[in-house]
Amino acid sequence: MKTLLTVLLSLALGASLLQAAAFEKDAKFRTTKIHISSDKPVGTGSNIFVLDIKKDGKAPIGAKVNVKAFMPAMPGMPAMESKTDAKDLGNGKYEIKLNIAMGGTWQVHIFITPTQGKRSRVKTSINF
Ligand SMILES: [Cu+2]
Repeated sequence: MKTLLTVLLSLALGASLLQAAAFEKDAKFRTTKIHISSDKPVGTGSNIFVLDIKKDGKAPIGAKVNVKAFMPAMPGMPAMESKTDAKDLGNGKYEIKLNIAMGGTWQVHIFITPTQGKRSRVKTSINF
């Protein structure tokens, strides 16, 4: 009985660990809120993030989302930039695959183009 309980507990723990995001950040501009998450810690190379977008508390159905990450020029290093179009997962969730060339602070601009109305931009940063 005790063994079974241990097995069930470790299964539950394993499942909750799998669900926990390794990276999470919230970004906001006016009435647009974005929850950014990734299953894996942010690292050099290709990173996959899920953006959970709400505008005025609602998912922006049908909106196009694209993302620009950049690092300004630094002494001995040119400016770096990475752009990507998000994949619409439905219900306000979007997936992006972002290439990050090096560690440091990256400025991230998220552009949301709704089916009607003005495009909005939400600024945040990713640091690793
Ligand atoms: Cu740099």
